[in-house]
Amino acid sequence: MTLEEKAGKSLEELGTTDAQEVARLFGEAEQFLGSQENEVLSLENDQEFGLKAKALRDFWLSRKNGLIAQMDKTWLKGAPKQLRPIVGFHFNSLRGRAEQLEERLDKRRKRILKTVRGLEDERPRQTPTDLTLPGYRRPLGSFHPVTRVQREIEDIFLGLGFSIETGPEIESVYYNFDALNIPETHPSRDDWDTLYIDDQTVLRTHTSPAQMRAMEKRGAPLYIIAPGKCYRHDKPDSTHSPMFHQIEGLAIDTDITFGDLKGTLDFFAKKFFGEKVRTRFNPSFFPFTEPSGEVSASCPFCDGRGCRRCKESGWIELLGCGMVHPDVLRYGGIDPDRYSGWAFGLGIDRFAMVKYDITDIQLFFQSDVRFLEQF
Ligand code: FA5
Repeated sequence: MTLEEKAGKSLEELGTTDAQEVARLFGEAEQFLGSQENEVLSLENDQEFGLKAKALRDFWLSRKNGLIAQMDKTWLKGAPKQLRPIVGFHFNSLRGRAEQLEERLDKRRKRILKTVRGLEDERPRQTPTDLTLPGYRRPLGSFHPVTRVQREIEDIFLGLGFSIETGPEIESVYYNFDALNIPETHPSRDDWDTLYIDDQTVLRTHTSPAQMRAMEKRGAPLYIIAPGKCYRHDKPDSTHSPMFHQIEGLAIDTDITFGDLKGTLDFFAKKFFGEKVRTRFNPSFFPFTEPSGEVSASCPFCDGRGCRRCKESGWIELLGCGMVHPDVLRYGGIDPDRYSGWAFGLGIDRFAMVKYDITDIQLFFQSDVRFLEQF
């Protein structure tokens, strides 16, 4: 007979007629309570413990059907008078143990709750937004030094009435070379200089193809500058980059002379580097200009006396230029007997290096914020 069944019967029905039998019966009940308690307390899973603890508590302490309530009715209240004191004594002790069981189960339950709350506490709390706080300031970038210099040069020529043209960076061999009078035998056509996409397509090696495109599109008279990226098969070093920036300049009109070219470029150099700067023209060669020249400016830092920045020469090389070759005008659909023109091409990155005293061109393209935020 289970203890539950026994609790439904009176002591008389159970044959418990003396103090010894009473002690044995309650001893059996206490032992059963103890083993159930241990079983439940040893459960590791908190959820299972919670369920089993509640069932155990109800099994013993439920007011209506709990074992204690039943024993109270059948064993204690139904006990013969002479056994009642001893039954009462054992009954109180058993009830005490059952109630302590509830306390012990409760202790563990509270511990679990604490842990759960602790975990809840660790969750980020949602604090109400304080609308009076200032907004987030996202740091604004600034213009890249090469872009700054490009804009500065553009502004000077815009002020002289030139307009800005652009052209594709992926360019045809025709515009990059043929139409510019660069024969197939010219060294710049070799793989060493040029990045070919296929036989007929290159990454433009200079901005000069924009001259031809503008001539075809607009005809003469023409006053344009064309800034943009160029690409060459050049090994990166402190003054060379496989990708760099140029600005092309082109003026075509009736009666344009080398004097116009000299005057314009001298004006430009003074605007960019300062009024004290002098310009020097040395003969050079470009297949698309005749005559061709290299322009240098007196070093703006030492006034031509010689310093670290001009490598003690007193001069800084600026650009290549010349009078547009009559064949090039013809390629562009412009009559060389009626019109003449001059052109120049300069490296924006090299201008930026001089302006900001930067000795390594690579710094422009490394995206190092510590470098860039100085501008
Ligand atoms: C030319 O590219 C000619 N198209 C310029 C020109 C235009 C002459 C119109 C006459 C009339 P050059 O190869 O010298 O020229 O290049 C011009 C400038 O580009 C150089 O002075 C230099 O400042 C810059 N440059 C050339 N290669 C590189 C490179 N790898 N890295 C950085 N800058 C470069």
